[in-house]
Amino acid sequence: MNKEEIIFVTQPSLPPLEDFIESLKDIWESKWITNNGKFHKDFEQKIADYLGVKHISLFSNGTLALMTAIQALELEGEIITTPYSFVATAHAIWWNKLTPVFVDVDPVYGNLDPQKIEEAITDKTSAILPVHVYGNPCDHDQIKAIADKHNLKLIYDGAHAFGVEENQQSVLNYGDLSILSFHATKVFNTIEGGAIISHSLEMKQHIDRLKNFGFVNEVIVQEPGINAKMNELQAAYGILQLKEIDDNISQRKRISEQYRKQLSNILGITYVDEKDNTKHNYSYFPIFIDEEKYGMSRDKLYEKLKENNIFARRYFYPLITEFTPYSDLVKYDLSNAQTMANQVICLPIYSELTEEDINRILEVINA
Ligand code: T4K
Repeated sequence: MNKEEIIFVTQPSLPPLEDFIESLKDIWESKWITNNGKFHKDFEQKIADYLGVKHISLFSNGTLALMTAIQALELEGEIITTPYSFVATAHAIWWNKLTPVFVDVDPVYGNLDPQKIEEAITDKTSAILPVHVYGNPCDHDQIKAIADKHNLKLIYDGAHAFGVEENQQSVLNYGDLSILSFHATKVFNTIEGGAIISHSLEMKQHIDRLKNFGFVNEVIVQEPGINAKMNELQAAYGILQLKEIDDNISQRKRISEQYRKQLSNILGITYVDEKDNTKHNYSYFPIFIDEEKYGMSRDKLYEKLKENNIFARRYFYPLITEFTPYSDLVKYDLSNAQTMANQVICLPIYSELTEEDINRILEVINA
């Protein structure tokens, strides 16, 4: 056992270098390196087929995808969302000059609690923006019923939900729009990257214009778009990644099962159970530390792991509402989110994590 070797919370899966070089040769020859090239078109079709979604628009990253999704629905006023997420969820609302209204999460999965949404709806509310945290699906039926009742739009931040299905249906088909992130730290990566899933060709074309400055053609700009296009290198890399993704997810499943088995008897440590009828992607492995029962605080364990060169992460601590731009916006009780943020540690999970690595991590937790 080499205590010196660093174990990170994640490591990206990379496609075989020889294969990527072949794609690069093709790109070099064509000199077409961005703006809806051949690899982009091919990747868009292949990823839609893989995910089981009808329309997908590729983006340079997930944050720009989320910002553009809000633009595409022409939202105004307030958007109800969760404080228990990566800060980009709220930033996308802020950059659209709208106000995020933070509502508490359920205490088990950490997803927006449908029971808490209605009290936060005002005459300024235009949408609900839940996050499938750690890839665990939100309670879509209940959230959709509320959105429909109050005539609100529904955008899912599915940054963690690549490949996740409920009852054999991609969760990315939920809502008016869903977004994905293909950042290096995600289950599926294109180095940086993202996407919007939409439900009509008309909406896809609208989104595709928005990510390309609003151009309809060489002489017509219909709306003030942005530049959020995915380039040909990312798309070529993404096509190769699709070949590896099933294997990658099954490796993660193996790791997740090992953690579950080994952690189940440790007093004061809990983890999230898998949901019924759900195909998971094992994107994160969060554990929650009850200081009293475990006999050590979450932060102490986090530091202890670090001392052993194990760089776990506290996703999502601090809560978004603890960051300066949002700290004045707290209106509702967020105690479930606060408890989770105070107790969580995401353990390392990625396809190349070895049995030996897992044992090293568990040894520190058990000590
Ligand atoms: N919505 C949600 C719910 C999200 O979680 C995110 C992003 C977004 C929206 C926005 O999507 P993007 O615009 O990012 O596409 C990371 C990611 O940067 C971010 O994508 C992600 N969520 C968030 C949860 O985590 P950091 O600051 O923790 O990443 P970093 O650089 O510390 O990396 C973590 C570990 O991963 C490193 O310690 C080592 C390893 N790593 C990282 C990189 C970048 C590698 O081994 N190789 C690498 O290239 O934010």
